Amino acid sequence: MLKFYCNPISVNARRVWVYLLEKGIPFETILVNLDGDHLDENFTSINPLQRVPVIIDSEFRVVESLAILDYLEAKYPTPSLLPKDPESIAIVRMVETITVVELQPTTIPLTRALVGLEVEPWRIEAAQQRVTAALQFFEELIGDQTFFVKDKFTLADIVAGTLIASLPLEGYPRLKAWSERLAQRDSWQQTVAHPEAIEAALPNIRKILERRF
Ligand SMILES: N[C@@H](CCC(=O)N[C@@H](CS)C(=O)NCC(=O)O)C(=O)O
Repeated sequence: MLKFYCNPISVNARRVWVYLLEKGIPFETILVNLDGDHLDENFTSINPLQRVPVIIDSEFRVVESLAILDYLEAKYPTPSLLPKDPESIAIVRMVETITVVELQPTTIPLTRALVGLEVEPWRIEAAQQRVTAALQFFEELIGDQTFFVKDKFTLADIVAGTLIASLPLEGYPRLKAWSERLAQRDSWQQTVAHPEAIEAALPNIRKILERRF
């Protein structure tokens, strides 16, 4: 059975977790504690980059959440979560890329401040401006549609939706409604990080963020 190395408070792992549930792919969960276990020899041999998620499917190992989603989508094409027409592909890839390359790293200074780490005010201001630009773009892209690609639930909703769930969405009514729609899905409800789990993980989150800027 497919092995899924994850941690329940990891946004990057959650996008794979949601995907596996949405597709009904059987998997075995292997919990990786982010308290230093992920830096040990055993997990480093599985992922030299020392991060979750990782999957191992019949000896084939994939790291990086987006690569994992592409691998699984190619292997389990139905029901399809990646449309085939050029415009829809562009939208899915645009949303995925903006989420992981622009929005996600930009939220790091904001999360650092939230967990009580020191951050220079200019970094917070710059981060807020970039988060605003990305969210505004998404707000316009989704418009009056149910999902990013019209009424079709795709990888774009999974990738952006699992990150945006933790951001304040006042001022973005369409994104807020979309995020609330996603939160109703079984896959979202089964994978939501409970406040107690987040609270308990705060020391580990701080340690991880201390290594980032
Ligand atoms: N680009 C990677 C990012 C993975 C990642 O940063 N995972 C975090 C958890 S959300 C992690 O394992 N961090 C451990 C660390 O930085 O020490 C992906 O998309 O899979």
